[in-house]
Amino acid sequence: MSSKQHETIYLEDYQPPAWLISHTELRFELEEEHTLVRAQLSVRANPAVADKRMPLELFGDEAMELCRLSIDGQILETCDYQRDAGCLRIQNVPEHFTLECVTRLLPHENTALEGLYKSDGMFCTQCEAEGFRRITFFPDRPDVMSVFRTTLVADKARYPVLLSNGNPVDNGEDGEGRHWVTWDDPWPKPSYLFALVAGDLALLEDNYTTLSGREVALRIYAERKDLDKLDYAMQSLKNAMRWDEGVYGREYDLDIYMIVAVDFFNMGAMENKGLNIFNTSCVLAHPKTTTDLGFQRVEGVVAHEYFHNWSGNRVTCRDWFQLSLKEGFTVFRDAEFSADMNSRTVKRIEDATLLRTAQFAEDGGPMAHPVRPESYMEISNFYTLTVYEKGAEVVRMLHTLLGSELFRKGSDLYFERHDGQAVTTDDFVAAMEAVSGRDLSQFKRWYSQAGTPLLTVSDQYDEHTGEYCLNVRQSCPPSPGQEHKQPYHMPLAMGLLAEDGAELYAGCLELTGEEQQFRFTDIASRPVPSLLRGFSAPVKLDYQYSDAQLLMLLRHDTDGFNRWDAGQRFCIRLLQEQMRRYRAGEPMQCPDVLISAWRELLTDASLEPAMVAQCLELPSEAQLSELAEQIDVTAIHAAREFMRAALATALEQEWLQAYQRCDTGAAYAADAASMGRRSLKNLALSYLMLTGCEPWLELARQQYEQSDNMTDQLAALSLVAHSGFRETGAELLQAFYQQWQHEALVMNQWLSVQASDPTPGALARVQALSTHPVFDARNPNKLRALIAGFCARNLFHFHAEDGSGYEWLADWILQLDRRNPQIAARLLTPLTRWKRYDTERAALMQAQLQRMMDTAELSADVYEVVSKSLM
Ligand code: 0A1
Ligand code: ZN
Repeated sequence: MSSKQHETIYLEDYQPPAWLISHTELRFELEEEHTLVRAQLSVRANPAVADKRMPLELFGDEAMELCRLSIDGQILETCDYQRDAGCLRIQNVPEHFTLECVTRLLPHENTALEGLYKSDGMFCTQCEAEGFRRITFFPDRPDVMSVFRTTLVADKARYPVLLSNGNPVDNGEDGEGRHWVTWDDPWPKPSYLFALVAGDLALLEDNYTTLSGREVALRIYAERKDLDKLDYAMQSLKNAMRWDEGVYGREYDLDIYMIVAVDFFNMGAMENKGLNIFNTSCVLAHPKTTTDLGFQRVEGVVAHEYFHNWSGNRVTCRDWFQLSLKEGFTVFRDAEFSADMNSRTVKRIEDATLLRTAQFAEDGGPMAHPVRPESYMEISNFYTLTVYEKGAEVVRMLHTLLGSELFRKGSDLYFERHDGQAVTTDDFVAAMEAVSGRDLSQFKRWYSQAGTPLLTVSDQYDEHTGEYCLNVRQSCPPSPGQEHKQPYHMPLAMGLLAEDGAELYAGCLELTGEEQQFRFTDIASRPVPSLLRGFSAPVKLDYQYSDAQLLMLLRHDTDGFNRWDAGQRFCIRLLQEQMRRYRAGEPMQCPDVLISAWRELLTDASLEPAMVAQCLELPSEAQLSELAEQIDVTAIHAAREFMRAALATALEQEWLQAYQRCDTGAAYAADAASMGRRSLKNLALSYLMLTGCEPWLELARQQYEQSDNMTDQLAALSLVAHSGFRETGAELLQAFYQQWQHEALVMNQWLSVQASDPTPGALARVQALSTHPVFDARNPNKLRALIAGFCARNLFHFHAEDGSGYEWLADWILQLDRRNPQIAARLLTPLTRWKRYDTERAALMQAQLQRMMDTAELSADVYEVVSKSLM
């Protein structure tokens, strides 16, 4: 049994802070063996809290060394305060005072990558959510906002660049090789937005003139060797700044905007005020080393962090239960930005797919929680798809229900009312209510109820009266701690199509009741409903479409998203039928209707290639798993592979023509149209390779050798490496390694390709790779590439019947938990789903969870996930 008791924090226990910090002055003496931090806090009693005798409570990591503590210059002895489990309490303090605190840190030993740590020789910080308490003792909670002034002192030769939030206001040298810079951030901020960087960094500089004519210096820092990979991030940043001015009327508010790329980072990026810190994978981009997906990620994450300057920094969260206030809104904003920069329909398809595969699975698992959680043991475990992606869908529904004009008025009011404050999701909804005059109290259930709602739709048509009636029933399954759910308020965007495809109606219904009927009159013939257009609500939809209706929608729906969705529903149905056949020992079949529908899509040169590629991609094994009552890994894999092979052979000529049509020979460009062509081209190549014919191997090899960009090179590599042509695969993997071994991000791709290789011997291959020199278990990107890559994208082997995949993962988690608990807890996700599998697999997974539970000294991060999974 894990010996430590981990405390649970509840939303209902929230109390406003008794003490406020108006100013925070920090001085960092950065040295090789340690860092000394001197913090001076101007503390005053919170006038809004009546009890002035409350003790001052400061959070500080248990392992942090406290060197000195004083109040108004008076040194405190250990008997003057209580220090226990991460908290320091001082009783009987005056109403105003200056607290000084000196701590000693060991950044080079910080492997958790929270607080102050070293990434490849440079100092950097990560303070969200609770990293600041690893730097100094502080009321480290988002509703305590303070003006920061920070001085960094370091060796000038090793750390010529010294950065923190705001503007540089002073600097100097001591004549003995050390220099210092003082930064001043005029905007009060919570401690989680504090940042510093010290290193030997190269810089790409540009500038931006805001709508009101202010000049802003834009600076992106990275290691010198990566200087040629910063242009795309810079362009994305400028696009995002312009977009936020145009769409939300929001301008940037400091003279300098900085981004720093670091190689060791637990997440994607961090929106620290004026000094964003980015995982290199989310900022570096170059056609030769970055895939199209990588380019899109850079564009999206740069925009996301920039948008946080208003939705997160100027208006922040009252407490961490409100995380989706900033994250849901900001993801919605970045999704709309990406939709405007690229194809709106494709972006929607990608986001809906992520929700349906991974978020729905989270909603149905042991860690299910509402968009605004009610309790947590470790807040890092709640940076989830529910808080981010479902939270964004909730904001999107508000946008749909109010319309874009009112939504904009609501966001203006929200920013105006709460600028400089730390607020709640209720405050956000209240602003939307105020501008629209609508009562959104039922809508707020989206924030408080967990689980994925199900819409069950049926219809009747009366040919005599021309009346068509739609019955919609909504329900939501129980989730941990929530047995019964109340009905939601949601928009149901829909259309009615005649059998020949003509659109008879398009509009948006509003659901509020458990069961509702909607009547349509003057409908000349039985219509086909196109439901949940654009994925207008994050729900599951059950309507008994006939095959013919789905194929009609695939051809004619005016809503691009639902065209794609109809095709997917049809494929899912066929795949589920093949799974049944596989289990029954009957031969599997690929019906002619599917082949002809795909042929039609494949040969219609008027369609957007990106859309065609989306339509011709079968639902993933992960998505089929999420849809299954009980997940049958083997049947899913067999059915999907059978179908892919059948479609490959039946449409071989068409795949080739599509390949040739999309292979324009033009030089690489990172625009949406070119990316769309490459996605269809590489999808066509993947089907050609499935035929197992030598000429297509040659085509892939040619593409590998001749392409001028990573998208095409990597696609060819992974197709050959995953094919039956093992020798050529090994040869290309080796060549790729030789070519790119000095590019860390490319090596992550190289690891990923091998981790997802579905051919026999997969586990042995990843085990061997974990001792390869390019792998580094301290680097989260490497862990994600190899370990998470194997568990999430090689399902057949991860779920091997003998449980070897589970044991391997559990070994890693136990090892990593001592080093980096956040990453260890994240890697656990696949094991938490054990109840969805057959009894044998479920028992094997459960046994690994139990083994972890029986380990002494689990971190709060891993303990929370393991214990909840075993409940
Ligand atoms: N706020 C960041 C994400 C982030 C969260 C936690 C981190 O460390 C534990 C790091 C980054 C964002 O939404 O981009
Ligand atoms: Zn964010």
